[in-house]
Amino acid sequence: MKNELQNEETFYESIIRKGYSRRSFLKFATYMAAFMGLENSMVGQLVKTMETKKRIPVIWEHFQECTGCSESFIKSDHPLVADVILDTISLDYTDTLMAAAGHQSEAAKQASMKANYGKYILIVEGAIPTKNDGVYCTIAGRTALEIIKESAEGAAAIITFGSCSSWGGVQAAYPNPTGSVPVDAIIKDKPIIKVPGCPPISEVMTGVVLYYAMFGRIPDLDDEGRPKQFYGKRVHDSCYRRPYFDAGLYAESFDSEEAKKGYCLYKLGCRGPVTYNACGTVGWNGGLGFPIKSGHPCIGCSENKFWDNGPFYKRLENIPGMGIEATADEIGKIVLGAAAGGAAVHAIAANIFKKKEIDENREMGKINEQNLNE
Ligand code: FSX
Ligand code: SF4
Ligand code: F3S
Repeated sequence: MKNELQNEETFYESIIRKGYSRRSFLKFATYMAAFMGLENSMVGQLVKTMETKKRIPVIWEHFQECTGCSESFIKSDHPLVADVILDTISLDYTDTLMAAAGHQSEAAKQASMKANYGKYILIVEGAIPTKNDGVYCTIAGRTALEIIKESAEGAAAIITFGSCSSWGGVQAAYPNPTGSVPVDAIIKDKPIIKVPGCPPISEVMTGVVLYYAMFGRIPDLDDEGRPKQFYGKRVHDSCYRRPYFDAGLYAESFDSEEAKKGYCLYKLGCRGPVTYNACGTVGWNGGLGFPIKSGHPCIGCSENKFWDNGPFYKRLENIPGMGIEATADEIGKIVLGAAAGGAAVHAIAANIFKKKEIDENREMGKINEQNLNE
């Protein structure tokens, strides 16, 4: 819990109090701008906002979930991110991360909700069971159903972290024994920003929270309520294996030579072509990798009903919105034309280059043609 004085601090004052230099602060602002999907030209505005903006109170609820979302959030690669985010938002209640427990933590939440009525961000992790009056998830003797209604009432906006609170997640998978639903099935009168993924990428979670904390408004959302800057493109659009897809070169089994060479995982059931997420651009573990880079097809963990969308490991029958013959060059033109963020442009440009390399190798007879698209 923070003391009153610290709650009055701006982001900048908080960073300096923690012993960071102005130089590190400016570097951090540039880094965060990229996280938030902002253009370079907006870094100045971000610095100004960080210097003047007071910390924003956050209440973070946990319902039916595995806590993977919290794990992801606190495992951010950049030390300043974990440090600054957890400090610059005033995280007044999160029963997973806070030191207080039991009655103390519940009292802290009530006090913060009262003092910050209409101003706090409500973060929700986990789905809400509705069957039998919601008895399948209770905290401090109250059901999640009861708690979400109470916490949402005074919230300025709600951020749903993870596929559980965004879509219902594994709990809502057929036959959904506890009648689990996502937050927007219950709360209808508040802005809701969905940050799906099982779990979501750490940098995306922090980016969305910071965006709201900095600018006091929700980012542009797509039709399903996800921030466009992170969910505007399919995993397939920036996948580094994309040139192999376009060349019709696929791994047929996990233990094949083609799999070892890094060929496309489409025939092994990859759902990258129908999954909107930033895995190919922002990446996991500080950008080091993502499931496909580890040799596993994308299972579409950020999409609605992904547990029921399977079976996993079965080739997609068709790819809506795009013919299988579309080339990296065409995608490149679309994305570059849409003024995408730097990382996305880089990934696409690298793919176009790699596609050319494959074409050249093919002409020189270096690629086994038996693996071509059927
Ligand atoms: Fe769900 Fe978050 Fe999957 Fe787990 O808490 S999105 S089960 S990774 O962690 O809610
Ligand atoms: Fe990458 Fe999957 Fe698309 Fe292949 S199908 S390019 S592995 S996202
Ligand atoms: Fe999930 Fe697919 Fe990314 S499984 S983590 S959306 S690559």
